[in-house]
Amino acid sequence: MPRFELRDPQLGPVAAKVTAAERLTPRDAHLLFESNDLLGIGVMANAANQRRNGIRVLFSANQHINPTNVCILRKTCVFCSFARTPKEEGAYTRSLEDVYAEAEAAQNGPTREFHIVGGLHPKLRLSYYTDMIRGLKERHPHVHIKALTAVEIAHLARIEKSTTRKVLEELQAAGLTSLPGGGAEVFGVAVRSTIADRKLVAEDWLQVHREAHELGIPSNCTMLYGHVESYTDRVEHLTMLRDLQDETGGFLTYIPLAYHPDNNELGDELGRSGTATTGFEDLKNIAIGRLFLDNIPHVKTHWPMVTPAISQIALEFGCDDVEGTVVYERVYHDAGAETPMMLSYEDLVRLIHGAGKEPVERDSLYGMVRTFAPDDPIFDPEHERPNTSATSGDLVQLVGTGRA
Ligand code: V47
Repeated sequence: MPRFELRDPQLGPVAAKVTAAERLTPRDAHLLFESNDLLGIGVMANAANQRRNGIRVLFSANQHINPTNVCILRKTCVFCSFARTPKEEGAYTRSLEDVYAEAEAAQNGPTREFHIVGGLHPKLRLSYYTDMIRGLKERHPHVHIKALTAVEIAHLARIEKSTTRKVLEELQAAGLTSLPGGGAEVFGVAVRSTIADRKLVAEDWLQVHREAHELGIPSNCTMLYGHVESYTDRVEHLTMLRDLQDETGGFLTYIPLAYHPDNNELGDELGRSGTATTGFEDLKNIAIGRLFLDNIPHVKTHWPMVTPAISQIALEFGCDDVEGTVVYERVYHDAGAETPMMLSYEDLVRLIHGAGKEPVERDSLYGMVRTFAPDDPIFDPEHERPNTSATSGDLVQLVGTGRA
């Protein structure tokens, strides 16, 4: 492990711990957030990532599906531009046939994961989702289903007068593979009551993930940054994620999510529009996530939020996992994101390769699907389509879901 050149002498003790692969304290994370030595933080995070993941960078061929934007938290989640009340202009709820029709985009493409999230609809029952998952698995047997945030799971448990564990069991029986990391926002009580009042509280969000992990359903975790939260709030949030991971080992990847202020009440109140977070903040959040969450195997950059360009640079700042092809992105585009709606499979491979890293296509469970030789035609701009003939039989497990 190299000695790090730091511009900020305050970070010396943190660097010593990174060199010795020692766990950082919340105080260390606070120092990192306070520091402007972005390159120093980045070089440490890059070293921590390379020690764990080498120069491999993972991506998935996925498709996002948002079955409904109707949400009972429309008025209280003031940071969200996606949600609608049932009668509001733009409100929609798709029939299962419509969902299957949208998923047909996966038919001749490389898609291996459906990422399904939406609003907390007041009337949709659990059977809508279990039928959807069964129907999608019937039509696309090789595609994994990553669906429903902890907040949606808890909502369905309320509607069904059931428990979150039973809801998870039924979803798992229908074919659910993993849970996405949304709905975490920032756990601190004061921030949550400001930006997401009445949303599932921290302990309950964590409990749903704990139960999922106990049932063998791995999950992701997130933090929404760049609004009203303080560094103390961020550190507290990351500490809660790290503590749960110590207990269960079920988180696969951590995704810092950059707040977008357009078309939502919070953005209006803060007097912001356009991209609220800066590239500096985006890279720092990736790097600190990698350094502090020493027990979560991967850190993912969500290019629809931070742009593909920042995502590529993030690969030098501790990140080893890139959001996939996406196909249809609504949550951030409703909030003013000007990034593309999708990236092609080839674009993702080139983005990673262009950063001097080794692209690896993964599935939802971080099983390896495909690697790319240097003379792979995919690197040839003349070559139109990738070879996507690998099947789940070819999968090689990259990492388990257990503690790294
Ligand atoms: O929880 C909503 C965020 C999340 C805005 O698990 C906003 O692989 C910015 O969690 N500005 C949902 N963010 C998306 C999510 C996610 C995304 C990609 C991959 C994975 C994964 C999970 O989107 C919400 C909230 O934190 N969000 N509105 C907004 N205006």
